[in-house]
Amino acid sequence: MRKPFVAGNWKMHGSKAMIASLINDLSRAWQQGDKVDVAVCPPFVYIDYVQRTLNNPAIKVGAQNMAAEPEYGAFTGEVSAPMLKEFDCRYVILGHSERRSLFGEDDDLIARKVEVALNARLTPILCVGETLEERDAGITEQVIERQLQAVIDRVGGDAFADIVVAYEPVWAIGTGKTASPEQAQAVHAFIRDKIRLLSAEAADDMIIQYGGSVKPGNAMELFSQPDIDGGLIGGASLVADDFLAICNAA
Ligand code: G2H
Repeated sequence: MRKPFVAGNWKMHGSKAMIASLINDLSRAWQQGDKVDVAVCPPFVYIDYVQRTLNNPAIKVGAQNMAAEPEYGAFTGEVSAPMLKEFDCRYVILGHSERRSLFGEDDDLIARKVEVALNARLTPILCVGETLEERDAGITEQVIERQLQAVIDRVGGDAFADIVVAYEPVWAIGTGKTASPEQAQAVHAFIRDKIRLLSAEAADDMIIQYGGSVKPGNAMELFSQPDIDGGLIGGASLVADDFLAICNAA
């Protein structure tokens, strides 16, 4: 059985005061660590502060992005995998649609980042998903396939046992629209089947999160689908009670 995994993607939100309150509340209240894996992904500058404020070993920390360069060097503004490891990050979100659409990250760059993360023993949370135009054009599966294939070409199918995939339909991100549980399940099954062609073991083990306007009110129904193994949570992860309710629903 796969252990569900819920991660909070704080995006570019937070302040020391807000984080102290949120992390204290989560540290105190989260008690289901044996049933559900939980992580928070703050902006880089707050990672150390979150680690020092956390008082619950069942809550892990991740980053929201990472350099494609493996070590260090003249890459102004970048943060490397070893730096994230030094600050005890377990996860790194890669290829979020905001990185793809707003910052020009393409499939090849994202695949290189996945490889660097795996080599550094960070677990990538690889985001994939189609836009509304792509869904309406009936090419959802082609888009997901292309996004996955770039990573498969670089690291192989077996590596997906160590990769978390987050299916995030772009039209459901921060919009209040959520994919129906059936719509999401269909894409999750497609992703798992694609990996199964390469490695049955990786397909069975891989965690596939759903992301896009997950809220306490819709989490349970989404997470009850057979191929949905938790969620990547944006807005609702900034409110302790909401995030805890979502984690408890997984
Ligand atoms: C999708 C999600 C988190 P939200 O981007 O990755 O954000 O839950 O706010 O739609």
